[in-house]
Amino acid sequence: GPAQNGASPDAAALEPVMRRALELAQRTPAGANPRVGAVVLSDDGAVLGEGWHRGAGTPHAEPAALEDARSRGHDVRGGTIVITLEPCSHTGRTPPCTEAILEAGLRRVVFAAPDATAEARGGADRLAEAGLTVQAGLLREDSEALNERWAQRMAEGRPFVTAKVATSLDFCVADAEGRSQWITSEQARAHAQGLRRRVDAILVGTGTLAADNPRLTARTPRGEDAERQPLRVVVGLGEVPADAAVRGTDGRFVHVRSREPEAVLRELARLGAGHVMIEGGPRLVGAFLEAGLVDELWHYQAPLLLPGGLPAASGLAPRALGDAARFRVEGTELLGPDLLIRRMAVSGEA
Ligand code: AOF
Ligand code: ZN
Repeated sequence: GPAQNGASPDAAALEPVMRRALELAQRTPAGANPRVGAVVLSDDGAVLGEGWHRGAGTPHAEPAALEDARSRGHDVRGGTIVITLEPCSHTGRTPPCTEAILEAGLRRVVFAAPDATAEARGGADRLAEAGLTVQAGLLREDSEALNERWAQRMAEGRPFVTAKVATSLDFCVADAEGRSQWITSEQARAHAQGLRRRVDAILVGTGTLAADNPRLTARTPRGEDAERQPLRVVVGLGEVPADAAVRGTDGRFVHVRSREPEAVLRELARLGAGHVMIEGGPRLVGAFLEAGLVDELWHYQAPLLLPGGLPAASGLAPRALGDAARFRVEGTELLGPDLLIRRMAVSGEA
């Protein structure tokens, strides 16, 4: 209980610390993972370290804050960690935060919102069983407001969906004859390659498969990255030829014979994918947009016009302006002559 913690900071003193953790959490880029911030305090309430989650595949807020404290030469043993989300207890892309907290010798954990995901939940119980003082719920609503869309997606059990398109100024991915090599520059294409390493699955339709025969592997200048290859997914009722490059030899290929985006996502969630990326073609991108199931759009835009070309998304039903699907810009980057614009879907967002 608190009595064992001597001069440890009391609840009233912790509220501003949690507010600081919430501020740090806002630095997490919007994406597949929740926004999370953490502050490490000494047993007498001095701030030793701060951290936040920098996005899927990178360390969680807790190890980031502990590392910050260590890099400043602080001894965190006997201290408190104040976090906006319950520490995870699972091994995902990174090791469990519960173990990092135990190894660091902290004595108290204060968090705002519980982790509601099936895999990661249970961190609070694990830490309490190990003898730490655990306090839940401080500024819970503020933390939940930061992660509304994420929580909703988790409750539905569906993966985060990124659509990646490389287009002309007029949103075309090929000219009238279907030529698409190359619209965007080498810099932009190399950048897009890097995206593949961050996701669990890459999707293409059978039309794109027939047109491009893509490999869908994550490659670096040194070749294929054996460590983390996404699942390669072909979606649609068409056939996948026996010699299609996408089949590969590593067993990380699936053909989802389904038309409905919802059904495709259910199947991919069942296969363990938390973040999927659609790479085309226009019909598949259009179907996901129409269903309101694109969370994020990575748009590589080249400074050229392709009148009469093939639009990046097709098959969408006409919509009145008042009903338009809306996105907001999350970030931009110049890649040689091209512009990368990362946009997030606005509907249902906090
Ligand atoms: C934490 N601290 O800072 C975050 C947590 O596989 P990963 O590494 O991308 O883990 C993602 C899951 O971990 C995510 O769905 C959520 O349950 C939890 N996020 N947990 O303790 C953090 N970002
Ligand atoms: Zn964690």
